[in-house]
Amino acid sequence: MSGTEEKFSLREVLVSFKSCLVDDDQDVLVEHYLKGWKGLVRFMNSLGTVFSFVSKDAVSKIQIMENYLSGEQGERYRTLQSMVEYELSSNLVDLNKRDNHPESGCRTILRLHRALRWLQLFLEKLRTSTEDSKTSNLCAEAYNDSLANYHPWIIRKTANLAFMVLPARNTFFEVMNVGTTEEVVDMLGEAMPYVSNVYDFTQELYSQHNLLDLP
Ligand code: 1PZ
Repeated sequence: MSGTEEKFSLREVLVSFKSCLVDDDQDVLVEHYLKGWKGLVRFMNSLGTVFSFVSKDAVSKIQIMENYLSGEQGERYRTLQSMVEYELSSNLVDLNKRDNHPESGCRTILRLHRALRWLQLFLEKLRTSTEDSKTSNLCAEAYNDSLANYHPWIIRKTANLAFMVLPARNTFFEVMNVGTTEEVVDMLGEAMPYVSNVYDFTQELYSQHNLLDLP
């Protein structure tokens, strides 16, 4: 029995998004953003191997960003603001089609950012759900209202199939390792605003720089 596995709780993961925001919520620390994502991936992995195609993609995007962070220009990737300024001013972003810079930090973060919207919708649905709600439906609704718009048919199909094997609401809440249903609902109410703040900041930053449709 490993102590760290035992202690894993979704609360800590969500609250870790709080530490992302700096400068009066006017910037996001990339290192902490990735830390939040790593926690989410860990949580997703604990739901079973069906989601490994999802976590593989998330992990590879986290890795791309970690390589930038530990690379020669690491300092430029310290916050989302500095990353956007650096990559745009150095022409390191493919704006219309993937070409010379297929894995820019800007497009990589955009993929995670869109997935964060799904997470927001899904957890909000879970928070306000009732005992007879089906996790698979909540998850599919959240997905179809957000991320699915950016995915080709084959991924949408695979994702919707994977949702069907999501554990029931009770089990899902147990896996979160937060406590009773009531405690889960309270925790979500308390922690989701942090995720929302990070989402809103990123959305605004990308919108200002016309980066919301990067290929
Ligand atoms: C709790 C249940 C987990 C359900 C996860 C729901 C999300 C389904 C998304 C399925 C897509 C995964 C396959 C990879 C797709 C990629 O093509 C896209 C675009 O990247 P590109 O091809 O342009 O490089 N990748 C994404 O959209 C990012 C997906 C990250 C998903 C992370 C989910 C995090 C879940 C946290 C769970 C608490």
